Amino acid sequence: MEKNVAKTKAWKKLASHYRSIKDVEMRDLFASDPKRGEKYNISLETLYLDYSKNRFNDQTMQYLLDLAKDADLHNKIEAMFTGEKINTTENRAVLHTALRNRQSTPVYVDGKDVMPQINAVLAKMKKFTDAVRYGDFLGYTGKKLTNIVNIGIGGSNLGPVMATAALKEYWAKDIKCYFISNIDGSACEDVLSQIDPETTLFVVVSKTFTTIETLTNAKTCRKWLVDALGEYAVSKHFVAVSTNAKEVSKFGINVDNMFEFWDFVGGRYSMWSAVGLSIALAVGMENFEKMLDGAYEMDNHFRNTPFSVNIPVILGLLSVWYNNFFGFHCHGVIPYDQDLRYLPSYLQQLFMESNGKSVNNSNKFVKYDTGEILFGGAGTDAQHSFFQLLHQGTQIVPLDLIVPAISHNEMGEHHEILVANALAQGEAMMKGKTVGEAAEELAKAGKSAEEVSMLKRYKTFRGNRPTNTIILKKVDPYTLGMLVAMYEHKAFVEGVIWRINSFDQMGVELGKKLALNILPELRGEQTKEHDSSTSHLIDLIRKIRK
Ligand code: G6Q
Repeated sequence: MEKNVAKTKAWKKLASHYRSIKDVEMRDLFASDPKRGEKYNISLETLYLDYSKNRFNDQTMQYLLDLAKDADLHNKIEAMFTGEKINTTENRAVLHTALRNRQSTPVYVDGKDVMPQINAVLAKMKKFTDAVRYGDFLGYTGKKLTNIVNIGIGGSNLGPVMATAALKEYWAKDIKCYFISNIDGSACEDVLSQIDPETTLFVVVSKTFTTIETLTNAKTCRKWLVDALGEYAVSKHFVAVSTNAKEVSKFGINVDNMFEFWDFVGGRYSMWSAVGLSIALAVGMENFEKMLDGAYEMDNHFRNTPFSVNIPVILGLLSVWYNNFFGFHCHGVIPYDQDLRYLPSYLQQLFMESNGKSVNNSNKFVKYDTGEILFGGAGTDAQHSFFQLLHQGTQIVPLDLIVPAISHNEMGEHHEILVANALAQGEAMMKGKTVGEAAEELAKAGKSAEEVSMLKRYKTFRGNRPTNTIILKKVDPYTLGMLVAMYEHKAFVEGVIWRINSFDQMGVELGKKLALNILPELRGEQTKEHDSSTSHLIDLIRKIRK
């Protein structure tokens, strides 16, 4: 039985410490310690974290580290890395770290080392991606396969979407990637209208191979291909990534064309496995492996570095600090890089599916908040949409500002302007502008006393809004691997502190089940009892569709 975290000594100390620090202004913390910016940062190879613009002092950090110790974080990390079945509700090990265990040190699940099978699939991926990229594996009519269409949803889509976009600069010149995830027929139509069947390879990604969206989309694409090239073309244009060979073969894909992964890899943690096949097809296996190397670097850092200088640990603890003590329940991720534009959606699933839980590991409903609400968007676009609320709204949203120092497209002054904006946001969020400063500024700009008095509050920024600044040398495969692994481990730290299982996702099941009940009713095949609103909506839509 695990202790209720809210009843631990460390938690109580933080609760009383919070009362003494909640009104402290970060601008005062910086004024009283001119070296604060140099003190609170950690660097790892090509990634640098500045966490000085957060509302904490040394004492806070000590209490937070005590909280981690109290949660037995060190042993929990070891349990994950060594294949213990920490996904207790599904009785599964959680081994995305084994997928990038680049030294291949043995990792055992049920007494069996999983590394040989992981390495065998990596080798199979290399052989296949090389063959497609160099034109040895051709389409049915002998043409090179240059359109890669990933069909998958959730964890079988978001990683490939995010990473292929992030690594666009590394794509083979003649390869183009497309993604079909949504069941909406428009998603299929959008892609199929752009591609030629003779040069298209469909990669059907589904761990279970039973997901209705993916199978429906795959069937539509299969029909489209067969209509154009005939049934025999399927084996040259369809491959599958799955744990379910039986269903893959039932669908009509030769299991020789199947890339395996395993139950110990959760969907949202799977882009390091064969689920990343479309990433590897786009950027080449060498670059895919560099991404694994970067993640491995972060894994070693997370596993072996003292918590006081451990990037994912510090980030996770600060999130708990804000979520549970300040009541800041949202977290924003703002990559100042166009190619990282899908990172916020990727992280949305990672954090909200992992830690959006209400029952703890002792099978009790929790009595404290878990799971932050994550959102974001690429800077500077985001600045011109939702940043108003972040600067002047009544809700405080801690942010991660992710800033590559070097751009892949150094065009004129674009990159300097971009970086200047990122750093300015962090400074503005921290410092703000007092009513007095606003009034002074307005007076200096020549406004009358009346105008100053009318405008000064509207021009005030309360400040004291936390940001982490994450500087990347450049968005390359290695650094991307580090960055994504950093967030995976941050989510893990939060889950450990909250005593929840971050690796199941039972919350997505109810809606799926009810949809299957409603489907026959929309077809007019049967009727069932629903609440009056749902029944009325079913009738209304049937009427409109007639
Ligand atoms: C992720 C979830 C979920 C899953 C999709 C697709 O952790 O498990 O997003 O990835 O529901 O499932 P399949 O890969 O089984 O089609």
